[in-house]
This record gives sequence, structure tokens and C-alpha cells, in this order.
Amino acid sequence: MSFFRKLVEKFSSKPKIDWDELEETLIAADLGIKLTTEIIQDLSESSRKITPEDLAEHCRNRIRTILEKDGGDPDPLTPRADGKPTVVLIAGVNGVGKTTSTAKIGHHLKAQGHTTVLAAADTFRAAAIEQLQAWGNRLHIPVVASEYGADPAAVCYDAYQSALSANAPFLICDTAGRLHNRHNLMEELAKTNRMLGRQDPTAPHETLLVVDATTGSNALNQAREFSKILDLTGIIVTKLDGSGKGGAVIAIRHELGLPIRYIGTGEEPEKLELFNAERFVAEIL
Ligand SMILES: Nc1nc2c(ncn2[C@@H]2O[C@H](COP(=O)(O)OP(=O)(O)OP(=O)(O)O)[C@@H](O)[C@H]2O)c(=O)[nH]1
Ligand SMILES: [Mg+2]
Repeated sequence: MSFFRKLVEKFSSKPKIDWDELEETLIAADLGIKLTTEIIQDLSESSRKITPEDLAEHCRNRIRTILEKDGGDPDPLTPRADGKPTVVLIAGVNGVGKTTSTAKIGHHLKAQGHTTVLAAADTFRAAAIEQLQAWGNRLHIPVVASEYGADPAAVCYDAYQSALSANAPFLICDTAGRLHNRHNLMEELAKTNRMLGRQDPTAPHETLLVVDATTGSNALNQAREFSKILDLTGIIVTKLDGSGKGGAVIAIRHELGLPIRYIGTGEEPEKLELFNAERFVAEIL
């Protein structure tokens, strides 16, 4: 049942809207304090009686407005006019789906006829390199890798050179999962980012934070912390096929202004979609 339908059902059985209960419901949907407070303020200040349908409609409209702000849905990645690689840096905490998303984006681009190089810049976690290489073999996408313990910035440097000399229009850099309170690891990520910028002052062209829809409101906190060290350009939200609710990305969009670029809806390489606000509201919520 959709989030909006549930709202209607929940509040239909009551003589009037219980604002505390509404607040709890919106927070539980991971919409964040800011949006929750705004919605309640809008509705409670209304001079007429609010029906459960009004409530759901208002939430739907507010969410649509937030998701469609600044031009709406993202453009697909396209090759640059100067022939140099478009560089995408992938970041996030452990286990959210960075490596899978890296492979999926490569697959997506390949389906459009584009060559992509993947950089195995997670040199930290055991088997991370083999994991990306396995994706590369399966999808027939070249992977540039070094050894465990190697400097991720150096891996990205090599991968950039490799993409450049192969005339590959895209380079996607997978990175190690890191908790935002681990200073050294965050500094390493910042260094990788700077290294990419040294080779091409316009790189990385996209810095995407991967968040797991099943982690709820933690995702907002992750986005806040990673924003402090990277100029994030967008979010990939994964695992929307699971128990994930997707509300957190609305909070991220609303509070940090970060657009949602892609959604992941399964483990298979095809299970990546370019974000579409209308579909998200209609199908995911
Ligand atoms: N159901 C589902 N599973 C996903 C999705 N994306 C990734 N996964 C699974 O989540 C698990 C972790 O994915 P990885 O891509 O290895 O995550 P990661 O962020 O690279 O993990 P670390 O490198 O260890 O930090 C794997 O079992 C993936 O198959 C998704 O959209 N849906
Ligand atoms: Mg990984």
C-alpha cells in the first residue's frame, strides 16, 4: 500500500487529525524534522477542517514540489564535447551498494553504446578488488586495479590515464566504504577527489553518495557528513526493492538540496533507474 493511502487509512478512523500522531507518522517515514514540521504547520494553520484525503494530498504535493525543484529529473550522463572522460566518484558508508552501483552505471552506459572504465579504488576491504573485477568480467567492462593497501588516489590517477588513452568517455571510481567519523579515511577520500581534479580541473564531474534506503534517517546524517568533505552532486539510493521506504532521500533533497540521480531496485545490473520524481511518488512512496 502506498504511503499516501496508508495516511488516509490511518487517519480516517479518527474524528479529527491528531497532530502528534501525524508528526510521529511522518518522522517514521524518514521525511525528516524539517519537512515534518513544515507539513504540520501548513495543515494546522488552515482555517478549514482537514480531512485525511487533504492530508495525503498535501503531503504528496509538498513532496512533488521538493523533488521537482530546480528543474526536476536528472539528465542521463552524456559524453563530453572535448572527448575527455566524464569522471564519476562514488562514495558512501560500508555496505550501502557502492560497488554494485558502480557496475550498474557502467552497464547502463554500455547499453547506450559508451565505453566506460571502472576504477577499483577500494584497496582496503578484503576481496573488494576481486568483486569489481568480477563485475567487469561479467559485464565486459575494463577495470583498472592495483593491489591492496595501494593509495586509492593513485588507482584513480592510473584509471583516468587509461580512460583517456582508450578514448573512453566515462570513468567511474568505486571507493572504500567509510564511516564519516573516521577522520583518516575521510581525508583519504578528499585526497582521491583532489587527485582527480589535478588531472582535469573539471573532474570529478559527478560525486555521488550512495545511501541504502533500508537505513532510514541515518542516510540524512551520512549525506550531511560527506557533504563536509566532498562537493556532492547527487544521491544514489539503493535497496528500494527491500524494506526501504525512500523517505530519507526526500529529507536529503529538502534539507541539503542534493538531487537523486539513480535508484537501485535489486542486485542485478539492470536494476538501476535514472530517478524520476513522478514514478518515485507514485510507485516507491
Ligand atoms: N536488494 C538490493 N540489494 C542491493 C542493491 N544494491 C546493492 N545491493 C546488495 O548490497 C550488498 C552490498 O553491496 P556492495 O555493492 O558490495 O556495497 P558496497 O557499498 O560496495 O560495500 P563496501 O564496499 O563493503 O562498503 C550486496 O549484497 C549487493 O548485492 C539494491 O539496489 N537492491
Ligand atoms: Mg564496495
